[in-house]
Order: sequence, then structure tokens, then C-alpha cells
Amino acid sequence: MKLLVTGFDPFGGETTNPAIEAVNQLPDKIAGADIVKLEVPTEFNRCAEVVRAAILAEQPNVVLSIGQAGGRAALTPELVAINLNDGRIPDNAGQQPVDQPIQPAGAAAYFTQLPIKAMVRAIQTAGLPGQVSTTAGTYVCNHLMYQVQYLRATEFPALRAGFMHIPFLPSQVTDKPNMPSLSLVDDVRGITAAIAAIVTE
Ligand code: PCA
Repeated sequence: MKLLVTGFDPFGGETTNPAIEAVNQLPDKIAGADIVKLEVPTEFNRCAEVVRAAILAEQPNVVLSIGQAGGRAALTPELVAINLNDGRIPDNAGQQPVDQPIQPAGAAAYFTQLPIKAMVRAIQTAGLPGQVSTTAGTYVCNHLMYQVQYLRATEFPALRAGFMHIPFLPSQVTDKPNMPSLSLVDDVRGITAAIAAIVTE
């Protein structure tokens, strides 16, 4: 089995993104499955083009995308992606779509094919905070989760795909009062546990 694991680059004025930091530190094999790592730009549309090219090149069985969700206190596998771009802030290319469909002819929403409850149980069993999330937001993360599902619906029917948001790193919250964070070591442990659940489920 081969998993393509993607991580977003820093955005919104941050100098780091725990997503790509953690993805880069994942082992090359988890529970016997091959792990291919990919950095993706925090840009509407281009993030999906980069992932599509990697799917074509690597032919993964599973795509798991990771993004930062500042304010969350847990590793949160996402249930659903919705057909909406609504940026609170511009992306890294200066684009800020508001109230726009991602795919005008696409479904209103797609559910993940990943075993998100088993992933959450694995994260919790590793001694880390994990919860199912029922909203990936309306920014670039939801956009990428939706676009990969749209690719599955239109081009890669055998693919299973999903998304997981992770908290800020401690270094990102030094000046943010009452803001939760999780260490990079714990991010890597939690993502590894979640991937093992995908592989063995
Ligand atoms: N988080 C943003 C986009 C990139 C990232 O890591 C989001 O939640 O939409």
C-alpha cells in the first residue's frame, strides 16, 4: 500500500506550518505501507494541481492531507469537504474568493473514505488529543480536501482520500494568550498512529 501524505506551507503571516514540518518528519514506512511526502502551496487551485500531478506520478492508494487549524487543541480527522471557497484572508497568491463554488458542476459535499473514527481512537490510544471534525472550514484546506474528492469522482475512482487538521506549534503561540498548541514530536506521533489505523483498518 502507498500513501501520499501532503502538508501545507506557512500562510497568514506565520513563518512555519506544523503540517509540512510534521509531514517531513514522518518515517518512510508506517505499518508496512510506503509513505510519499509532498509539500503543497497554500493557494486555491494550485494546491490541487500539485496533488493531482503527484497522484499521477506516484499512483497512491490513499491521499492524506494535513493542514494547520490554529485554535484547535486536537488532531482532527475531517468528515466532509464542502463545495465552497470563502476566504477569511487571502491565500499565498493573494487570491481571496468569497461565496464561490469550488466546482460549479460538482457535488455539494463529499465524505472522506478514510476510517476517521479508527484514526481518532489510534490518536487517543497514543495518549494524544484526537477528535472527529465535521467541518474543514471554507479556506484552502477544505478546498484541497474537496478537490481531491472531485478528482476521485472524475479521474481516480480507486483512490481513498481525506484530511486532518492539527493545532499550532508551541512556537506559534508564544504571543497568543490562551491558544492551544501541540509539539512537533506529538504531531508526528499522532499522524503516524492515524496512518497506521488507515493501513491496518
Ligand atoms: N490551513 C489552512 C490552509 C493551509 C493550512 O495549513 C486551512 O485550514 O484552510
